[in-house]
Amino acid sequence: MTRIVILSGAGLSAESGLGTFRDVDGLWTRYDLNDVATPGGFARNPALVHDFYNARRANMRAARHNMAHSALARLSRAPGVTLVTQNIDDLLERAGARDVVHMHGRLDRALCAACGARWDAPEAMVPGAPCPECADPVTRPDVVWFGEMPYHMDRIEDALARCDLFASIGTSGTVYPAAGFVELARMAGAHTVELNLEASGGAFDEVREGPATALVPAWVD
Ligand code: BJW
Repeated sequence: MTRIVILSGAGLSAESGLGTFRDVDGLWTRYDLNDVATPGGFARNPALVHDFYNARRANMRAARHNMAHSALARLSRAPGVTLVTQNIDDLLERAGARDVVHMHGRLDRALCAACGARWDAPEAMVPGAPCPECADPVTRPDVVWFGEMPYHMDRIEDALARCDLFASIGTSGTVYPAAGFVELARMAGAHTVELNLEASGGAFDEVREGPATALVPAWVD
């Protein structure tokens, strides 16, 4: 059995119409990440942060999964495959993927900053809405902002330490700890491959350039 770890990023969902962050038309050209993707930004202006994620949640719900999501969903059913995504959308699940590891959280979930309770996010979150468990008013999208610890790191690092093949798909490799996964996979002796519209410059054994909807199905099948 070949043990495979796949890491996906915003480029996987780009052809479904969901914006990336750092491309020329990316989200960070229109928003300051310090305002919308940090705990401090949320403390200063929760309404702005909720508006940012409410709009992205609406876009996600209107979007359809693409051929790359479907190919990864097929692969996720094979033994020995760990499918990690930095994306907070649910397009891999809607394509039928199993057991997706959402290291940066999920747009369709809400989190209580006080007690840690999680629940399905409503269509539009508003500042001050009480937690259903403890009634605390600091409820937020269940996503990982800069300065916060990404989710499921033990499981991911364990899979990387034992993998034979690591594939990075549609991510710029600029955000840690995900940006360091290729090095962990190399230390485990894995073959490393990048599938991206444009090579990120990371230390991969093999790089294939092109749109995810063309590259990923060809690579999987
Ligand atoms: C296509 C395509 C098509 C386009 N087909 N491809 C070490 C050094 C320096 C700093 C740090 C460090 N370690 C930690 C830090 C701090 C910080 C960090 O990394 N800062 C950097 C900016 C330097 N990291 C953190 O704070 C993280 N926490 C942390 O490290 O905790 C401590 C810790 C220590 C040790 C172990 C573990 C933890 C938390 C980071 C949280 C990031 N959060 C965000 C927002 C999430 C919610 C949301 O979505 O709003 O996550 S920021 C944003 O960037 C989002 C993404 O998941 C993430 C990555 O972006 P991604 O997916 O790569 O998108 P882009 O836009 O950058 O790239 C798109 C790619 O697609 C491009 O390459 C295109 O070519 C390609 N593409 N169209 C194929 N059609």
